[in-house]
Amino acid sequence: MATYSPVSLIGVPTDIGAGHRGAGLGPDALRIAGLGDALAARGVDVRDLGNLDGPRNPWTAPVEGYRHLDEVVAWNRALMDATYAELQAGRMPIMLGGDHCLGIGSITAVARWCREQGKTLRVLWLDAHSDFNTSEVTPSGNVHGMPVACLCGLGPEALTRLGGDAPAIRPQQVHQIGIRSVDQEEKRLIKQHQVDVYDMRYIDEAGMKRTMEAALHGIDENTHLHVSFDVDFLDPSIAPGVGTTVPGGVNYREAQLVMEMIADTGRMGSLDIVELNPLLDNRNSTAVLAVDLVESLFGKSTLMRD
Ligand code: 5AB
Ligand code: MN
Ligand code: MN
Ligand code: MN
Repeated sequence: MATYSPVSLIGVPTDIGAGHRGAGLGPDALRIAGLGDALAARGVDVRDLGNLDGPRNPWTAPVEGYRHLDEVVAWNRALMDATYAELQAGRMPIMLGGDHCLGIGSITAVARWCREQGKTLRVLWLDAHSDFNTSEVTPSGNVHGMPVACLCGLGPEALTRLGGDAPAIRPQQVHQIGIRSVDQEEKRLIKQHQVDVYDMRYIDEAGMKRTMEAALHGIDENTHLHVSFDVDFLDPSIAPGVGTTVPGGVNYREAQLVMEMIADTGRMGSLDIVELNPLLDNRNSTAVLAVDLVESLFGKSTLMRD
C-alpha cells in the first residue's frame, strides 16, 4: 500500500456563503459517515482537529452584491490560519465544509505555503459550477459562487487580499471538471481569464480518462495538487444532499476514475469537501458516497497497484 502523509481534518461548520441553510452540518455528517476511520483503515495517520468557530449566519439580503461579506471574511481568515498551520506541521489538511466560499481561505493558505516551499500549485476544481462570479454579475450575491474569481484577484479586497498583496493564484492554475452550470456573464469572465474548463460536454465526448489526462498533464514531483471537491459535481441521482443540484452530472464510475487517477499521481497535498447539506440528504447517503470517493483518493480502489 502506498504511504500517505499524515492528515488533519478541519471542520468548518458554516453555510455563510450558500443560498440554503444546512451545509454547516456537513462536517458532522462526514464524521458520522466514517471519514476518519476510513482513512485510518487505509493506513493514514488521521487527526480530527474538531470544528473551527466563527460568526453565526445572519441570513440577510445582499449588500452591494455580497451576502454576509464580513462573516465570510471571518470564517475564511480562521480557516486560512488553520490550514497553513497544518501544512507547516507537515500534515495534509482536509477541510470538511461547509459551503464553497471556504475554498478562498483554504487555497489562499495552500498557495502561500507552496510559494514558500517553491512548489507549483495546481487546483483541481470538481464542481457543477465555475464559481467565478463577481459582485457585478452574481445572480444571487452568494459568495459560494465566487471563490475562484476571488482567488484570482477578482472580488472584494477583504477576500482577494486575505493572504497578502498579490492574488493567491493565477487562473491558469485552476482546472475545472464536471462543469454544467455557468451564469451568462460568468461565462464571459471564465473565457477572458482563460480558466481551463472541462465541462460535461467535453467529458461526454472525450471520456473521463482523457479528460483527467488533460487536467493532470505536466504535473511532476514538484507539483502540489489541491483538490476542491464540491459534492454537486456528482449527478443528483447519486448525491441528492446538496443545495444546488444540477442534472447531468458525473456518475459513480466516472467519479471513481477521477479519484483513482488523482491518487495515481501521488501529488495530492490538500483537499476541500464542500457543499454537503445533510438537511437535503437521503439518510446521509451523499456523505457516505463522499467518504467512499475520498477513500479512492487515498488509493482504495486501485486494486492491482498496491
Ligand atoms: B457552488 C450560482 N452560479 O452564483 C450563483 O455550489 C450558483 O459552490 C453558485 O458551486 C453555486 O449563485 C455555488 C447560480
Ligand atoms: Mn462550488
Ligand atoms: Mn457547485
Ligand atoms: Mn494546464
